[in-house]
Amino acid sequence: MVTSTKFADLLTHTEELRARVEIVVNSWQVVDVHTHLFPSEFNELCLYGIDELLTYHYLTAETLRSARISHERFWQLSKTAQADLVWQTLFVENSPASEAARGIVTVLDAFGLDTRAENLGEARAFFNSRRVSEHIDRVFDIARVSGVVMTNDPFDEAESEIWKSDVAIDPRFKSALRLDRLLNGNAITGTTTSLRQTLDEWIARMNPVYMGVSLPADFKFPADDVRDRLLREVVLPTAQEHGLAITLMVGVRRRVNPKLREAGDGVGKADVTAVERMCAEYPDVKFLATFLSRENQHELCVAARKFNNLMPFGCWWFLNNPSIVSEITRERLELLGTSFIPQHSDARVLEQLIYKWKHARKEIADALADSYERLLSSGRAVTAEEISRDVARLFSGNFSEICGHLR
Ligand code: RAT
Ligand code: ZN
Repeated sequence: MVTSTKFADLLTHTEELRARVEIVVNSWQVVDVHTHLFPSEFNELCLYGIDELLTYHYLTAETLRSARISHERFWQLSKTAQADLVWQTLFVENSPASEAARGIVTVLDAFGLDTRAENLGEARAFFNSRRVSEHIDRVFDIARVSGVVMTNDPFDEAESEIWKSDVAIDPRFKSALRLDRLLNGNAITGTTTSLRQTLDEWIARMNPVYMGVSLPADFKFPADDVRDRLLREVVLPTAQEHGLAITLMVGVRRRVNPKLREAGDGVGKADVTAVERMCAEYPDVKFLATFLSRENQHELCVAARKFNNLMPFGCWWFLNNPSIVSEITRERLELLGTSFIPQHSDARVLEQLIYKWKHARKEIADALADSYERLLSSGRAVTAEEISRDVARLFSGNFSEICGHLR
């Protein structure tokens, strides 16, 4: 007979086990490791409210498939008129079945707003009545997000002005030094020394948690190109010197349809061995990596099994749909245990945190509960404390370990 408290804590009934996993996953505070959000100190870069939500590029692409309007005419409309058209097209004339459209429903519902409204009057009045700082608190609270990592481009004028003004930034917003303009041929010139100096200055100013870059599907490493040189002579030595991790987001094909503007990027299958080679050549640098193509996910898990300086994270952009999040999370659990970061939101508009995390938590909880259930049928039950320990690792522990110095 089992008498000790330790054994009494074991969750041996599947219903009880699943209920506990759901409670922990749904209530645990998460660190969102990649977003495009800004705090209110960044003025007009801090996006929130129904018009911003509806003109999200995921939704404009969907609208332009169904609305009878040319791309050119759509972009001439004001933001309010664009939002009205998105609402009319995707929510009034059609059922909002896509993931990005359902997200709007989740957000409206979280604030008790009419999800079947004929127009945006009520929603606009509600969001306009919110005071930004209180609204940010409320959204973080509903989404149970303890902190978000921004995407900070030192080569963007509007943004760099604000950094240079030395304004105190809401500590829940961590910075990340984005290097796309440097590494993707966007005419940032200078000698190795001057570029390293520029990065050193920005690191001192921003105190980033990592340096990050998105890379095309044909990214190669090693390669006989300028990006390879910049990586080897500027970025990787800077990472080594400052003990900063590097975030690689691989597989985007920029401007596949320029008429869609920001919504015009596509996906391509990339070569995971490029990231493997970087991990092998720079064992003292830590890398976070996400790939945009579904086809690359298994190879990324295998690469992470080989290199413990490689941390897979998130189900990025076109992968952030329940069916694919479920598949990828299960694959990662099976190949990596709990040594990965299951999701990031990529939110651009504040309230997106609510839906992105609510939807992700559901898939993560199901995948985790299934894996504990399989363990149980193999002969090992888990305790509530062990579930909390595992979720803590997935939702923040793995990230703070790799990025160390979270402010
Ligand atoms: O998911 C997105 O919003 C994309 O437009 C990109 O911003 C991507 O996440 C990136 O960081 O490049
Ligand atoms: Zn992003």
